[in-house]
Amino acid sequence: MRYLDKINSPKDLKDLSIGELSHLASEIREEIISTVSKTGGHLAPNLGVVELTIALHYVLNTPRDKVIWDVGHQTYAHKLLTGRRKKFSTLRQHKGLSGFPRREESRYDAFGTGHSSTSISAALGMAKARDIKNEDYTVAAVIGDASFSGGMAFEALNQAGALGTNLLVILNDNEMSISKNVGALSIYLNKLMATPLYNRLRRRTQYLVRKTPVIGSRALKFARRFEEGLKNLFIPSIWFEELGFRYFGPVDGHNLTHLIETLEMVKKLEGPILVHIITKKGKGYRLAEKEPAKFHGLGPFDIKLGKAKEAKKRPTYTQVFGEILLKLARRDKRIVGITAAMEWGTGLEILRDEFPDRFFDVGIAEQHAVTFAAGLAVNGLKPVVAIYSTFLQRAYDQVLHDVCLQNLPVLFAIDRAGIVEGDGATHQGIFDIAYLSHIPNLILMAPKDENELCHMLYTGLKHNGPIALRYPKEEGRGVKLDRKLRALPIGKAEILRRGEGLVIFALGSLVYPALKVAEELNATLVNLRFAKPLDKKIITTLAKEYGKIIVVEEGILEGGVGTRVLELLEEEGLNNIKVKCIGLPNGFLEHGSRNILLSKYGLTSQGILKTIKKWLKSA
Ligand SMILES: Cc1ncc(C[n+]2csc(CCOP(=O)(O)OP(=O)(O)O)c2C)c(N)n1
Repeated sequence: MRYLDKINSPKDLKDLSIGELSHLASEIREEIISTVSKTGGHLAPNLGVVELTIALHYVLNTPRDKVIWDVGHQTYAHKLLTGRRKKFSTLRQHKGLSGFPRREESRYDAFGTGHSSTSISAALGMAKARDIKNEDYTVAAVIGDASFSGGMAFEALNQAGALGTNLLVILNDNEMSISKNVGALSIYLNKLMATPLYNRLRRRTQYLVRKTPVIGSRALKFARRFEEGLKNLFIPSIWFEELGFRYFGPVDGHNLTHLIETLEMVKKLEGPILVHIITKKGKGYRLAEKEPAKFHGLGPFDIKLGKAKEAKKRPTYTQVFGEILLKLARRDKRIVGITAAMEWGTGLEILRDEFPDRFFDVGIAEQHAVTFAAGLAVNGLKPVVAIYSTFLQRAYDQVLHDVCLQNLPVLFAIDRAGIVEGDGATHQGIFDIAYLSHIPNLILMAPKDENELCHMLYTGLKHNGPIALRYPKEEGRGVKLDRKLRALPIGKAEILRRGEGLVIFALGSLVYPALKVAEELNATLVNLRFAKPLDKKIITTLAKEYGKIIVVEEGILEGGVGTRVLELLEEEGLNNIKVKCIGLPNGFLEHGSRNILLSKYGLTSQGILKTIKKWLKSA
């Protein structure tokens, strides 16, 4: 029997020796690789933190002690050790285990995450609440080096250092974001790692503290002074210490003995502590160690070959976007591409390869990405900011205040708009229509297929103001791409089919499913193209003509296109028109495949047809 099969809660770890824990680490890796090869998910980040997870649950008394995982994409070992082993095969499947920590899922998941750089803020809040309630337990945040570069992490460090409360921050440094980590902080961390003499001496100090039978205040003071002296001798400044944190590290994050000893020691110390551990992303799976970016997050794959089990049949919207942007960038030197740590995910890697000077990976810093683009636009460039719908939520104010208020020509390429496979509530791109379509000056488009996406991108780059286009995480429809691109008239819809008795207005990804329905019902179908501005003329004319209209979109209903059509009809005094809005309920959608969720929420052709038929009976 595997050690893993005997672990029903972290308590069961405490009886194991270091050798046995090390065996357990190998078993956990095997389990993760085997499961993710079937379910898809985040592989390399999880393989990198197996020893850290074991050490944390071994040393701390969870769930009384709290561990907050930044992003939470690295919690598979944590799930395996906290009573979820038997359900692990359901990872990311509909109604199965989530790929991220969720408070509803387990009392060991101290805080729900999915978006990066929140862990230190949440941990600090929990630590402060603990203090106010006179409670006593450890609160630890585990944060990767790329997430550490996100603005919120700095804001939290700033407050934590000043508050001085007991807080443990573990910086998991693998020098990787999804691709190679970027930025000055990353260079600084590298410098810290490359100071072996200081670190060796420093370890001696830590050893001294550990060996002191009772950590008496004199021994601690002495060790502290000794450390200070060392620091001043060998390193000009440890930035974390200037911010009020005590810094320990770098520690080999795959050495269980060192990890456990370090955690045992720091959990007894007062004040904010930062432990800097060094890990290898993808550790233990040769192919992932070699290509950590490829194995960061992936679909089902063949373990031996490391290749996707299902080959893509058609280029995705993301790929088409990347290719057309590159083509346009070759013609216009003013075009620059910006990503917040997602060059692969957004298809910008080919722009980076050909025009490295016109490509910017700003790190996980969506707010900065948008205002940086605003600056580029003020000085005459044409920035294209490619960000997933869910992550652009972060930059709402920057879109509104820095770009739209000044009417700057920034193009937002909103990838992963709509339902997103596997990751669940934190990653669904269902709010963007609602959170963008009321912003003055901003134009919002959604293509019905990849060919229209190309024309929309061209349109966006011709337009002299803020403009966004949203598209799903999906393969394209396999349609032919026009060689010559044309600017679409802003705010003009396209009538795709003329029918009788009923008109359906559909947006983006749902135009083709709605077309099928329109054919079945012999209804008129309009491809809205623009969520904002709406095509007032077509909408009001057809609404008057038919008296009954349907609006279909892949986004939440509240504040969506349907709502805006209703407002338009009300403005125009067309209160007698019967309207049915079809879209997503305003809630946090669970995880599952795109197909399952689209059917569940009635956004397939059959679902739309069923809703319309039912509505027609009562309308
Ligand atoms: C706000 C936000 N932007 C982007 C992402 C996408 N994302 C998920 S993990 C990740 C890289 C995280 O790198 P790091 O924190 O170093 O952890 P590692 O995966 O290397 O362990 C990114 C960019 C996100 N989750 N949240």
